[in-house]
Amino acid sequence: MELSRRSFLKGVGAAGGIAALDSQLPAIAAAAEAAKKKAATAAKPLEVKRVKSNCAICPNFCGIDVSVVGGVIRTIYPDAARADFYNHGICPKGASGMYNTYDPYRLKKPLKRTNPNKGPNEDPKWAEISWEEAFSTIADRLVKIKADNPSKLVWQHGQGKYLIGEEFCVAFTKAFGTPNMTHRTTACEAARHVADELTWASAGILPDLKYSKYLLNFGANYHEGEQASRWLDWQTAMSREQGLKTVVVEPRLSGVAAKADEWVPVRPGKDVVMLLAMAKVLIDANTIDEPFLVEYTNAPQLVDGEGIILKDKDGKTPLVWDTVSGSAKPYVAGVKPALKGAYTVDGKPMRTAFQALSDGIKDMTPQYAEEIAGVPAATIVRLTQTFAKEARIGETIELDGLELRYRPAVLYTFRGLTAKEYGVQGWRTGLILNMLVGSIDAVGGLILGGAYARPQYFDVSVCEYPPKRADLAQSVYFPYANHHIAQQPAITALDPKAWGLAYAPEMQIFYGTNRPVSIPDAWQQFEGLKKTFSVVIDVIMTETCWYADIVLPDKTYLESWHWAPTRGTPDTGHSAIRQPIVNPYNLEHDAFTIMWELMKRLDLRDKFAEECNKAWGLKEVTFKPGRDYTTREGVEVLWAGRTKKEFSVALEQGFVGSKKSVKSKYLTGAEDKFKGPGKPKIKLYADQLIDTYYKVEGIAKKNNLAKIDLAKYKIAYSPLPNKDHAFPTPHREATGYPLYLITHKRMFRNQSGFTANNAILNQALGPDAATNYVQMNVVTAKELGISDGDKVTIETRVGKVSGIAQVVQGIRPDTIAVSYHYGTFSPGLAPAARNGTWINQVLEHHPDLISGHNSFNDTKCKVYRA
Ligand SMILES: Nc1nc2c(c(=O)[nH]1)N[C@H]1C(S)=C(S)[C@@H](COP(=O)(O)OP(=O)(O)OC[C@H]3O[C@@H](n4cnc5c(=O)[nH]c(N)nc54)[C@H](O)[C@@H]3O)O[C@H]1N2
Ligand SMILES: Nc1nc2c(c(=O)[nH]1)N[C@H]1C(S)=C(S)[C@@H](COP(=O)(O)OP(=O)(O)OC[C@H]3O[C@@H](n4cnc5c(=O)[nH]c(N)nc54)[C@H](O)[C@@H]3O)O[C@H]1N2
Ligand code: SF4
Ligand SMILES: [Mo]
Repeated sequence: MELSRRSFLKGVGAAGGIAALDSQLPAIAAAAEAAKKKAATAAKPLEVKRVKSNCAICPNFCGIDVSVVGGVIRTIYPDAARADFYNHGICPKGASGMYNTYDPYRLKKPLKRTNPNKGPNEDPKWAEISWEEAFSTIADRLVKIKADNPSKLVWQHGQGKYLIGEEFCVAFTKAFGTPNMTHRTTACEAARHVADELTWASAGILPDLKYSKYLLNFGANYHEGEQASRWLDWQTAMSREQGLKTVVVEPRLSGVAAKADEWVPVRPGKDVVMLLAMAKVLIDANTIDEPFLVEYTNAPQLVDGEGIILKDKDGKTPLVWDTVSGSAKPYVAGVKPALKGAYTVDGKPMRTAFQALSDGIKDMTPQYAEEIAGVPAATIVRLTQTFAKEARIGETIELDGLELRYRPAVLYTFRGLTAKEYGVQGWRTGLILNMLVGSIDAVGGLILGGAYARPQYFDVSVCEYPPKRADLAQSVYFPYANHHIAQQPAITALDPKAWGLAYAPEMQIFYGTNRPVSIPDAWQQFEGLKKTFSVVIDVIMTETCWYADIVLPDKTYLESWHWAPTRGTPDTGHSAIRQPIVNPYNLEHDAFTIMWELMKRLDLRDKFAEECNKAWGLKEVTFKPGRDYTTREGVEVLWAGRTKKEFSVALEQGFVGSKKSVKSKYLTGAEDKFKGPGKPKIKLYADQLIDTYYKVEGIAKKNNLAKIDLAKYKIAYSPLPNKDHAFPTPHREATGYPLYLITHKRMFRNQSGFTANNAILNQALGPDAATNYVQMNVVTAKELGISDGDKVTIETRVGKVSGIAQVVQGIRPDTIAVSYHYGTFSPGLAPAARNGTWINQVLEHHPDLISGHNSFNDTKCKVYRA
């Protein structure tokens, strides 16, 4: 830019005055002359290049095409080649991702805490240290812990899982010998996974939107959040032209609701009752897919008065009522199971699991659901009838010469039904609705990823006691926490004995997670964090860093080699890498080299290589003992092992993709694993929960476990969802707190750290993106005497927090919504990152007792002018 004398005077006048200016002019003129000469001699054209990589800011993992001019990232585009496999565009976070890498607030040197006191207002008094000092300090501690009890090391990661790859974290902890590796999933979507696992023995679902005609979306916000959003959002727009209608059921008008055909504002946490009423409407009208329920699910299995499934003499094989012989039999060839009805077997009354469902919901009328869930009965009936009609029960369609079940109506969720105390039951109810119309693995329905891949989820849980893991996963406390329990290590660390843990966690390594900030009742998390020596590997000074003893700077996704996880669609899959494009701060290490170096210093390098091979499932191309690997070499091994392609393909294209055949898409899941006689069955009735409950009861009584409230476990472990699951603890107990408090994602930010420091997202997009608000309905605001822009206080049973009111029509009058991502406190972040309200400090913490999932949308509150 050319500086005119006038604008120059304007700029300097206030600060230095004319006198100062006079003295600066000759120097500036000389500098300008020198720069001109340099430019003239170095007039080489700038190098312009494009690099294919993969965004890592959120778990959408979009393909990106990065333009680099003169060694500087100028623009990040969506990778056009990736549109056939996943993303047709990128979001504002991805497009401005280089500002996270160029962020002046980045961590650049290892830091050591010199003030032992930890707290939000305690200055850690950081001292910059060399990498050598950082490695030797950490390794010395690790050596001692390993000799004493390796379990005392707790490794935690979040987004880190998706950077270098979780398998390396698994290998690191395995080689070290600690069972304590904890991912963030119970802060994220664990309840959804566990509901899937209990029901069809694997996890991961997507609606077959290419063919769907009707989507009932219970809180998957795939315009602003979600993990498959860049495909779902695009596919919805495309399919709409072929008649897809979408209905979004959630308490506030989210981005995805705003784009839908209909928004149904349900009362927070009450979805289960609405869904049960829908099930009743379907059953009463007999608009159900009977053959599907009989052949694919355990709906016909006989259940006794205690709720236990009747078994054959072997004590294992479930029995059904055979309508051919009029007797109880295993479902084998020739048997025609009854779906409905009550029967007497050996003098004992039995009914089918389907009958148990139908009897259990006889009071769940649309009128009752209207009262509880706040959705008009007529709307519930209309949505259900449309769902049934659009499901086209009984129809088939021919694709690629194959005749397939055609059920183009699907019910879907992400965190809307699941980020709750009864999250597992929430999505189990959704799955049951899909089963009733037979949309599971049908064309246009709900596509399962890897049906029956893990049969162990159909079994009674191990219910380990005493627990081995600090997060208590799969212990008697959280029997089906198959995805670790993010919030628990901090809570356990406060009083390990109270949980029966035989040791106290001594050291934690956090990789790519701002754990305590992201969890309800956040200050309890910070208290727990004070109990251990903590090392944090991050790119900015998050709050977790603020409480750390040693902070290690990592490279960002635009600076590192990663074998990148990817998202596919129901029709496609692909494998990808990330490659370093710039390194503006000349960083020396990344998480991979940090791990490698520590393993070496612990004399565990070869063991680590061996564990890497196991964790990644490498057979032909493997990590070899007796040598070191650079991060690039590590990625080369994985690329070769997984894709069998030359590395030049990775460098040039960034990915390789594949398309699924119609056969593999529709005929290898439910159709292959569950259909017909002699096969395991999709669990409409989750009988393993009953057996697990009795096991929990036995262990709790025998060991006098004070932390187990059996009455609560009894409610949580019901084999069928019921109305109790619409009454999480705060709904029952927090009388005097009239409003429901929910939280959600926003387009402009990801999680709690990284993007909060992005100058473009913070400032260039204006006030709407620069902070978050306390959203409330106009009617509520009027009643409370609150106007738009007023400073308000939100008070819950946990504490108080303030924020700015945003008065809108797009939210239920009984609900307050505050987005996540804002208002954190670390003085090491950009000032703009601290704008807004950090809501997690006032959320109540009531984990789902099946999966360990955190409750994010169950708290009740009061709001008043501050
Ligand atoms: N109220 C409320 N709370 C929520 C949610 C909500 O909707 N509402 N959402 C929940 C969900 S779904 C989740 S998944 C959790 C997320 O919980 P968090 O633990 O906060 O988020 P993560 O994604 O795990 O952590 C991201 C961290 O990785 C760092 N990072 C980014 N890039 C790199 C890198 O290249 N290297 C390293 N070493 N670090 C990097 C970031 O700076 C940041 O500190 O929060 C949950 N909390
Ligand atoms: N921009 C952005 N995108 C992200 C992320 C991010 O931080 N920022 N994080 C990523 C991660 S890790 C995840 S897990 C996904 C999460 O993706 P989503 O699950 O799509 O996002 P959330 O906002 O957590 O929750 C979805 C919706 O649930 C609604 N909701 C709240 N309570 C209820 C209720 O009781 N019933 C119903 N039906 N709905 C309710 C909220 O209004 C919200 O719109 O997003 C991913 N994508
Ligand atoms: S959706 Fe997520 S992965 Fe895709 S560009 Fe945006 S931040 Fe990156
Ligand atoms: Mo998440």
